[in-house]
Amino acid sequence: MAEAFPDIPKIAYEGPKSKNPLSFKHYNADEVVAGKKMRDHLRFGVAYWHTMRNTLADPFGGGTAVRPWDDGTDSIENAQNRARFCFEFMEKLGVDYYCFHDRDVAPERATLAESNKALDAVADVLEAEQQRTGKKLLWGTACLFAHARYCQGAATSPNAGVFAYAGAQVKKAIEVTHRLGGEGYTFWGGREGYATLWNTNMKREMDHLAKFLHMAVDHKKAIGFKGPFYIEPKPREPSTHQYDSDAAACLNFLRQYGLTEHFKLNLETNHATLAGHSMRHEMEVAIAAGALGSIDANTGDELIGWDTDQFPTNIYLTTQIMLSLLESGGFTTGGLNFDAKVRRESFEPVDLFHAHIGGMDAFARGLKIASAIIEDGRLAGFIKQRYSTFDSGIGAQIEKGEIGFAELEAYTLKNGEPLLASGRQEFMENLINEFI
Ligand code: XUL
Ligand code: CO
Repeated sequence: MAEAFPDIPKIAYEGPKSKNPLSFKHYNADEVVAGKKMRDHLRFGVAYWHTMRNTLADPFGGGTAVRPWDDGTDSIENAQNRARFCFEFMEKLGVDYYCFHDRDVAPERATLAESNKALDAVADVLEAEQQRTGKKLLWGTACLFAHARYCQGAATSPNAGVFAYAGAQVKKAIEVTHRLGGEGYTFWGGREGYATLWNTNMKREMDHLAKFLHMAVDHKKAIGFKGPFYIEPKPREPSTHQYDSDAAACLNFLRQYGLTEHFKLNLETNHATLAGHSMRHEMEVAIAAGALGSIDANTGDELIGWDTDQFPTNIYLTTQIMLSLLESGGFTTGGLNFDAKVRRESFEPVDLFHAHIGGMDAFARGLKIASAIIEDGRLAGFIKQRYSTFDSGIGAQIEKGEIGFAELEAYTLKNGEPLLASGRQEFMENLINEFI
């Protein structure tokens, strides 16, 4: 089989002085930072749907992507070849993981049985390629939003037959993920929400979604799949409102329906932006609940109100993400999946390399900067000092739950107005810039 990227060599680390666009300036996979190899901190993943399947269409025009290895048909043979080319891409790039939807890797057919057969045929190749290269599946998922049957939702469709079809599809997708040794499985509910409340019974739809997720948990146990399930929050697009709109809403949903122990969150930067949050906010919400699972690494454009899924290049952003991640102890099963696509004008195959190299270097720098901030200790020291009135005396009693309002009243009558310290926001911002 001819190569998909014959003119592109294996991407090597050449250091910050290199002028070679097809080299890493900062990502040096086996270099140890903060006690671990960079590749083990960052656990980069290629998103099959964008890198192998996105034609770069947008709402105003058709696809522009030139992908000479793809014959444009939905044949099994083409799907199998594409899978091989995906591994060639990962090998040349030095990315260790990939993620897919069932319908990215294999075509959907007229019946569930035929679609499952197609998926198995491509999974054969994925499995062989994993064995050949040592590359791994970070997570799998099912596409429950593209087919017309899901136009009113999948698990939240008003039609029980659609719910059943979605369940059958997820059953198979979990099984294939399990077969391929996937480290996790993601639920992103693109249409699990509503377009208008005029036709929607929200309570019933949310109950159905919870039932669906419980069935998934039961099936995972039945087949012995050990990886975590992730929910990926997003507030809207394509629906007007998604029930898993942000990290806090997801956690509340999981708690309400007794699902917390089975799910962690897969946080995506562009989704945080659409929810009106920073990525760091979403991460801190998840980390506080012990529920940070994985990350869809991308970025949005704050001037465009939709999910542009751009490759992350902003060092300030990657520093924030890596700081939260390092402080939380890092990934276990999760990783940094580049749920990102090249721009419509970047239609050549080599652009896929530039995009991933840029994202990997941006995260490598974020990792090094975050590690230096932690080693320096001033940031953590300031935050510790800021809460130090809770380390002893009345504060410690409050934290331990030893006292109530009567004791607070007695304390305040005796001690009067508390002495406040400045929050020093600008000082802290300047401190961070020392490292960037
Ligand atoms: C959509 C999105 C999805 C999920 C997987 O915005 O992020 O690609 O990551 O279904
Ligand atoms: Co995503």
